[in-house]
Amino acid sequence: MKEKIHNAFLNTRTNGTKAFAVLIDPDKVVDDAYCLRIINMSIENKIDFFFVGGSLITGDNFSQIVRLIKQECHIPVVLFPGSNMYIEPTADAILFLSLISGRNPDLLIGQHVVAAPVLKRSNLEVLSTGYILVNAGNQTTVSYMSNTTPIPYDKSSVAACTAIAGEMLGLKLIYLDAGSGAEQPISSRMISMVRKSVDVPLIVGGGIDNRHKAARVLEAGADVIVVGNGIEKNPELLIEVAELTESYNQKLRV
Ligand code: 1GP
Repeated sequence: MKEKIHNAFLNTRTNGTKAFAVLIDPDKVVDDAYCLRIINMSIENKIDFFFVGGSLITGDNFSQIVRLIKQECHIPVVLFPGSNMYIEPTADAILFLSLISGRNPDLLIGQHVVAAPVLKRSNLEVLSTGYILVNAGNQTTVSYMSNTTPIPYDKSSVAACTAIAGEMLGLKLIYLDAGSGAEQPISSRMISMVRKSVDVPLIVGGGIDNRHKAARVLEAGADVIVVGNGIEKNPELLIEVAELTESYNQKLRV
């Protein structure tokens, strides 16, 4: 069983370090030049992971983007699929998402059954992930597309109990997501309560569009921070979040 990428996630939790994942949504990639710019910035700033995916992909460049990243660098590429249609075998790993905040059986187990034999034949490392959507103000594409009700913004204990159940079910990662382009990131209180409730690595994303919000999310307890939309609007944010993450990790080294 391949464990390399899982171990990279686990190290954050074990060592108390922070990791930074840049999300590339294929629909937002205007051309290869833009993608190469983000890849080069990611190499220079030593980001930890690329997440590639989106809850609704209308273009046909998904595989091409994964291959371009793999061709240019050694940063792990983790698929973040909106559905079982988005499996690209040249990536390193896939977040095998179970939408545990929702009650849509197709996203709890249905799509997984369809994807399982394909994944079994691939070399992708499969990372079972408890995916928890939180309502952070606006309805995001993911909450609409998933046909589920996200956890209310102020119901931290519901999020914590959901995460505990996910961990008890054997899921290896918990991903707390406000959804791409959310009005605000998930509250510090919710992040901190979920982090204290489980031992598996905690990924947090959605609505982190400036350095200040990134700092708040990391401070609250995210082990892995995901930024997509904010970088699409302002690519320099990639440098700022990478510096922030590195400054946390440096403090641990002294
Ligand atoms: C969305 O967590 C990711 O699923 C990232 O969100 O695009 O808002 O950064 P943003």
